[in-house]
Amino acid sequence: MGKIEIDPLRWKEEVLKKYPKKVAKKRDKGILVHDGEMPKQIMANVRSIPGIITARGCTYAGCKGVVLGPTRDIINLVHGPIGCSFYAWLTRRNQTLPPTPESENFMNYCFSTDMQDSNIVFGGELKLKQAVREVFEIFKPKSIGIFSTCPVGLIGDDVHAVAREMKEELGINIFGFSCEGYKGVSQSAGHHIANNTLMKHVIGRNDTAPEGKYKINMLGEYNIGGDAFELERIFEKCGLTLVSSFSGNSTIEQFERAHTADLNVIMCHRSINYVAEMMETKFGIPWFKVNFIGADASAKSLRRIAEYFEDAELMARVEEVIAEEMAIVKEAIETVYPRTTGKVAMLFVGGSRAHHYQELFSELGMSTLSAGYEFGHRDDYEGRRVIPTIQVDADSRNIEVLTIEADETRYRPRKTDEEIAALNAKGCGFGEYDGMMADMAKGALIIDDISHYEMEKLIEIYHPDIFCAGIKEKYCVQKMGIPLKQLHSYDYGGPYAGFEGAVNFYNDIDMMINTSIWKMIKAPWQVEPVIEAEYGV
Ligand code: ICS
Repeated sequence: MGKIEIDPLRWKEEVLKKYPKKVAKKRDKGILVHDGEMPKQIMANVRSIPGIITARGCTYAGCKGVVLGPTRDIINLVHGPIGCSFYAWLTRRNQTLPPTPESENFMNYCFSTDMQDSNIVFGGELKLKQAVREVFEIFKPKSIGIFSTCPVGLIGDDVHAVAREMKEELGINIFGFSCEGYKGVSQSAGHHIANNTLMKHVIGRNDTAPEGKYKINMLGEYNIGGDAFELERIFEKCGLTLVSSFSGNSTIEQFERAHTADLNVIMCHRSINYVAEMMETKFGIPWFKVNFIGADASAKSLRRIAEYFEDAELMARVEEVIAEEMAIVKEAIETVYPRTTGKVAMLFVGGSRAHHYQELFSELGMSTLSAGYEFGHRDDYEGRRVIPTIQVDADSRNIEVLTIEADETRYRPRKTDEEIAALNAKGCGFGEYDGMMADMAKGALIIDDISHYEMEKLIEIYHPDIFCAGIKEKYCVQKMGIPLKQLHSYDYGGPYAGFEGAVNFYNDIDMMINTSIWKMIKAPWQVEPVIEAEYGV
């Protein structure tokens, strides 16, 4: 198991051979065999090829489900057919913890206008207004977000006009999102739309800063399986004040006062970099990337934050916390390591986990033979510094790039450019190639927007010890005799972030790859004759 049987270059050649010429030409640019050198270029964030089975989701998923979904006190009203709402109903396992049982929490509900044929023919705005009034009457929320699904854009309902009118009528903050599913090539466009709307309608509305000496925002952490709870525990222990989290375990009030923080740290850069950039321009808050997936990575990230504040007291506290937490981590890894070392993983997840989780696997002594994003952009692969501007790419063609200017009265640069450069030189901040590729080994296969066919061929040829992807892939892969760990929802597990999370992950992976059940399953090609067809040219 786990033995590389064919050269990855040959694997690529064989896979491309099965595609029609035009398709092969396009896929050729999205599949890369790493030669261990940087920089490298890959084609990413482009349209999936029609007919190919992709693992991607839609723009509505990225906006409603991903960025806004984890905030408990905004009512997320979906304007569209009921299915769009139903399938986005807590399936991401983003958790929340209201401070008291009476506190507002609408996350367990599923709000939809339930569009029907007649709304498609005659327009759905009236129904939307009625739904907004109804939801206000029943729940009395502070805020309502209206999310557009595909038909809304096709028939031309103006959700923004409805939001403005209803805001006036009801006196609460109501905002709309033009996040129709087809708007971009993937979820990624939805992130951008969500970021823009948060900036326009929410961030900066409340100037009261929470108490605290070291105030940070945690961006791009969504509390899947309770990850944010673990990070909150660590921050508190270190004496860091979390002003807001975008958006795991968050409230709208946290968003409104996010600009009072001293520093933005970014966990998932892909989904929230726009907010970080815009807050830096408008309020002078610097940002850098962190990674709390992996115990070593968590320690490194904490040190990075402490370095930023350049405060001896904080640095000492952070070191104490790391020492204490690492003792438990070390004990756990020592038990598991002999059973996991040398095994092989493959990771295909959205836009940052396929990179971040490689850290946890390397702590287990496991190597990543192949990885890729569903919808990452080139900077997620190649590194931020290599492609420093927001790319004009397939996403941005349809999506407004907001013009943000410094807010003179509230702009307070937390550090000068020179100070930031000095910190970066110390390794605090981000390195030159901070994308996935620089962390991968020579010979690794990096595959963007992997197709189902390519996935099957990876498994057939390399039979990894574990495959990481999502629910759509899970049972196909397991029927091939390979355990699949869902890195979107964590199956039923988690948290996996921080120190306690790392221990959970070690134990779960050990259990999955070392159970003997997988040896009893034969993949179809091992037992059944296969008929193969060839495409004509
Ligand atoms: Fe970011 Mo699934 Fe995050 Fe990432 Fe994003 Fe999604 Fe999930 Fe996945 C996400 S925001 S929902 S880290 S929490 S859209 S697991 S890019 S695809 S890898």
